[in-house]
Amino acid sequence: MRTQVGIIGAGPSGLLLSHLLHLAGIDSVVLEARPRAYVEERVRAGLLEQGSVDTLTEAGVAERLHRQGLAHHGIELRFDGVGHRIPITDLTGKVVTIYGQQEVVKDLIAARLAAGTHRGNPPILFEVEDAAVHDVTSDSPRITFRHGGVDQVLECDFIGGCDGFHGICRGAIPADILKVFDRIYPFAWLGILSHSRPVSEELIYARHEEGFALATMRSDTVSRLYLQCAPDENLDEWPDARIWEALHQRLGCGAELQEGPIFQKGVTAMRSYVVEPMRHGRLFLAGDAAHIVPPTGAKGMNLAIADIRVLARGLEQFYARGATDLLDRYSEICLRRIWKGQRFSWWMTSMLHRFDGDDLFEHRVQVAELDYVSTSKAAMTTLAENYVGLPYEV
Ligand code: FAS
Ligand code: PHB
Repeated sequence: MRTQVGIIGAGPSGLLLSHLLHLAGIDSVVLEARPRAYVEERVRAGLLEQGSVDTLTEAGVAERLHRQGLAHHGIELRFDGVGHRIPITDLTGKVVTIYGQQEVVKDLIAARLAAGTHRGNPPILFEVEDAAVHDVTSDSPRITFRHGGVDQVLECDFIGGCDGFHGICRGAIPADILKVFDRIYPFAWLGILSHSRPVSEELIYARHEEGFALATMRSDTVSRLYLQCAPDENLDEWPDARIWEALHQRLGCGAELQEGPIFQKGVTAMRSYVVEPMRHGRLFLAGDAAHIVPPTGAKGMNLAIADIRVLARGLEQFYARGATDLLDRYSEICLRRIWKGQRFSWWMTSMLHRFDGDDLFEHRVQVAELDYVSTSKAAMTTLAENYVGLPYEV
C-alpha cells in the first residue's frame, strides 16, 4: 500500500490527525491493533478544554459534542469538609466541556469511514498485528504489519506515532537520542461509572485525610467517580458498598451523593512522563506515545489534540509548498505546552492527594495552598487559565 502519512493508533490523536489531513487533501491510513468496538467503548478521559472543542468544531466533527456535551463554568475544591467554587468562566471567559473520550473517538471514526477509501486505501484498518516502523530517517519510511493473516507493507512519506504509551513507535527512536523524564506517583485512581444522578452540576475535587476523591459525570444520569487508592489496588477488595462508603466519606456531600448500579470499574495508574525529542526523521510522536500526565488536571486527551494541531499544520505546509520549518519546530513547540500541562497536572496532584509518610506539616501546607487558591483571585485565576487550556502557539 502507498499513502502520504502512515498513522499508527486509532486513539484521539491518530484519528484527529488523519481527519485534519483529509480536510487538507492529504492521504493517510490509520493502523489500529484493536477491534473497532474496543476502541469505541474504552473508558478514559472525559473533560475537553475550550481549545479542544474549538479544534473539533473547526474540523466538522463536533455536532454530537455540542448536542450532548455538558459545558461547565466552574469547579469545586473541597477540603476540611467545605466546598469552594472556582468560577473558571468568570475568570477566563472560557468553558470546559464534559464529553467522554470514547464519544470523541466514535465521532472521528464515523467521519473517517464516511470519507471512504482513497486511492484504493481504506481510511482505517482495525485489528492489525505486529506493526513495525522502518527507515524513519529516510525520505520513504515504511510500516510493516499483518492484517487478516496477510503480511503487508505501507509505504509513506511520514509516520504519525499515535500509538499511546504502550505502542511501538517511541521505541524506534534510538535510546542515545531519546531523553526520558519520568515520575510515578505512589497511588492510583479507582474509577467507576454508575447509573446515578451526578452529585453536583459541576466537578468536585476533594482532598481528604483518607485520600483524594473526584466527582464528575458523563450525563445527568451517569456519574463518573474516582477514589485515590494504592497503585496495586485489588478491585476484588472493593465491592460496590465499600466504594460508596469511601465516596460518601471523602466527598462529604451527605444525601446529595445518590448511589446507583456501578457498570464500570477500573484502576488508573498515576504517572508524569515525557520524552524528548518527539520527532526522529520522518517519525512524529504525538499524545500518550510521547507524554503521560496524571488525570488530576484533565490534560491527557487535550495535550494529544494540541500536538495534532501542530503536526497537521506542519504537514499541510510541507505538502502545500515544501515548507519544513514548522515540522522542524514540532518537538520544541509541543514540548513547551506539554511541560506547562505537566507542571499543572503535577501541582493539582500534589495539592489534592494524600502522600503516605507526609507529616502534619505537609498536611497543613496542602490545606493552606487549597485555602490560598480558593480565596485569592490571583491564585484561582492561575488555576482557571490552566484548567480551561492555555492559548495555542499554532
Ligand atoms: P491512546 O492510547 O488513546 O491511543 C493509542 C492507540 O494506539 C490505541 O487505540 C491502541 O490500541 C493503539 N496501538 C497501540 N499500540 C499499537 C500497535 N503496536 N499497533 C497498532 N495500534 C496500536 N485523561 C484524562 O484527562 N482523564 C481521565 O480520566 C483519563 N483516564 C485515563 C484512563 C486510562 C486507563 C488511560 C490509559 C488514560 C487516561 N487518560 C485520561 C489519558 C487519556 O485520555 C490519553 O491522554 C489519551 O487516550 C491519549 O490519546 P492518544 O495519544 O491517541 O493515545
Ligand atoms: C473525567 O470526567 O473523567 C475527568 C474529569 C476531570 C479530571 C479527570 C477525569 O480531572
